[in-house]
Amino acid sequence: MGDETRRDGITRATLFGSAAAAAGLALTAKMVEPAPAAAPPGSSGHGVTTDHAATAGAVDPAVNGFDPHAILEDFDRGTVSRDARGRTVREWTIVAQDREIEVAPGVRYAAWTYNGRVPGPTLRATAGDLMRIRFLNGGTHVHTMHFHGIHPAEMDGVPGTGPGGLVHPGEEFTYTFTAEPFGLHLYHCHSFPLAMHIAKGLYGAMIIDPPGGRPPARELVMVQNAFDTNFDGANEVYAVNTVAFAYFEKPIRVRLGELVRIYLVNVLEYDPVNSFHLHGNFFHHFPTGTSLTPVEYTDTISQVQGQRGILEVRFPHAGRYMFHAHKSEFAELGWVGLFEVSG
Ligand SMILES: [Cu+2]
Repeated sequence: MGDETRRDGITRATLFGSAAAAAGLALTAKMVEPAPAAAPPGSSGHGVTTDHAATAGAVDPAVNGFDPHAILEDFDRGTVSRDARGRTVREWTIVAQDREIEVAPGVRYAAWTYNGRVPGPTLRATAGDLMRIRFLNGGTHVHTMHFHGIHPAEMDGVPGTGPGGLVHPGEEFTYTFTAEPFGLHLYHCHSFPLAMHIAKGLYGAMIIDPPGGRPPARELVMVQNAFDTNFDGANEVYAVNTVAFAYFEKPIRVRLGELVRIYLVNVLEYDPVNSFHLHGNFFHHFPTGTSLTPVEYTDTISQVQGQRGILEVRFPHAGRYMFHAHKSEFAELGWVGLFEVSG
C-alpha cells in the first residue's frame, strides 16, 4: 500500500490560510488527531491540532527559539585557533536535546535537536582545516553525529565504529577530522532506527569552502525537511529549514543583479525524492559543490535523501519569484517560498 493510498483515509483539513490563500494557492493538509499510542518513546505524545483558528498566521520565532530567516544566513565557523603546525583548528560544541517545536502555525512536533534547533547549526570550515566537534548527548535516547566527508572509520559516528558510534544520554564524544573534500555536505544522527532519528530533526548542513573560497555572493542555506506529525510513517508538513511557508509568509529579500548562492541539502525522510524549482529564472547547479564548474543551467533539480547541491543565480528583473518543490503535494503542505527582488 503506497503513501497516497494510506493517506486517503486520513481526515483532510484545510490549513495554512492567510498569505498562501491570498496568493491563490489551494493549501490543504492531511492532519489527524494526536495518536499518543503510536508516539515513539521519548516524544511528548503531541500530535497536531486541527483547530483552524490556531493555524492561521505565522510561527513566532520566539516560540521555537530559532528563526528560519536567521538560519538562512547563520554560518557557524566554530572557535578558531592554530595547531603547532600552523593549521587552522575549528572547534564546536553540539548538544543533542529533546525539544518541542512548532513546524507550522499551531502544529507542534516533539523534535530531537542539535543545539535546540532544526536543522542544527550550519558548520563551516575551509578544506584542510582540522575540525573538532565535541558532541554531548543531553537527550533521552542514544545519538551520534555522522558526517559526510572523508575521515577515519572511528570518526564516522555509526554503531560499531567505537565510542563515537554510540553516545548514550549524559555521555559525550569528540569527533576530529580534516575538512575534506571541499563542497556542501551534511551531518546527521546515525543511531537506529535510523529513519526515526533523522525524521525527528537530528541533521544539519556542513560547508567546506575551497581554498581561496568562492566568488562573493549573498549566501543562503536551505535544508529540505518534513515532519511526520502523527507518527504514521508519512509526512504531513514539508519545508525548507523546518517552518512550513516561512519564506512565503515573509519573502527572502534579494538585490537586483546580485549573485545569490543557495546551499541546498535534502534530508527528507519517508519520501524518496525532493526537488527545487525556481520561477522566472535559471540557475547554475554545482552538485555536492565539489567542483567550481557548474554541470547544469536549469530551473529545476531533484535530489534523493543525502544529496545536496549549490545553486547560483542572479535576478535580472524585480518582483516576487516563487521557489518550491516541483512535487505539488510537498509545495501545498509547506515547501514553498518567495524571493522578493528589488533594486
Ligand atoms: Cu539519534
